[in-house]
Amino acid sequence: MRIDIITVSPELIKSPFEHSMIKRAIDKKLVQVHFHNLRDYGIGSYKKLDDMPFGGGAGMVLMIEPIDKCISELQAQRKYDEIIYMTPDAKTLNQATANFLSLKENIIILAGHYKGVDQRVRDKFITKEISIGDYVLTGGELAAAVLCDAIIRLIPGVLGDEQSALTDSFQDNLLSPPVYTRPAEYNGLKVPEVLLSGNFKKIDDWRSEKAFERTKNIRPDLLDE
Ligand code: 6GU
Repeated sequence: MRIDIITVSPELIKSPFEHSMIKRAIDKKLVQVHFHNLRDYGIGSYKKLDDMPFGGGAGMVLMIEPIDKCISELQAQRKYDEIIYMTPDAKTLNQATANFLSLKENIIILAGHYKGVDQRVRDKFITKEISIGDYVLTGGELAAAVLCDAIIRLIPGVLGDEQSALTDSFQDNLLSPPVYTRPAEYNGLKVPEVLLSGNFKKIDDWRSEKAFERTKNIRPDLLDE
């Protein structure tokens, strides 16, 4: 898989790709991630990227031309399955979307900034718009990093234990059950007996029950889906 990220702030987004599982996935060539500084496509000697909104209003709007130049350059080199725009005014990211995107070959992610991008960018280039939750960030970079992390960990071979992505919270629309490790008792705090029983049928049943209980208490909306 190849991910091209277009941003006005590459330095802000690079660090999450330089550590832990995501770095290992890149080192193992399971995914390629390329950053493109929108400033390189800016207009004139000032490399202008944004301008005031037509009709007035606060904030600056990213212009279509630099984005067109950047996306067109990428599209001339390969075909893209999705061109994604990170923006709070979109459907919220969920596990189903992460699963769907993890199966793609080439994707572009445009991290929004300022007051947003000229609507014509969204109309002409964007195939999917994604928000990461109902709150506003200063820019789309952190949201793009979140999306990439959610996608990359699903690529086969990225997680050491292939099972672990399958038993994630949300993979079956349930939150994860509680987990415990040694010691079996700490200052009087005990691990549930069943987990020490060695009876795997009972353990499975207990985990399903706890997952359901947790979901019902914390995220009942997931059970309606
Ligand atoms: Cl994708 N961008 C921004 N700027 N804020 C957000 C977001 C995205 N998702 C939630 N809040």
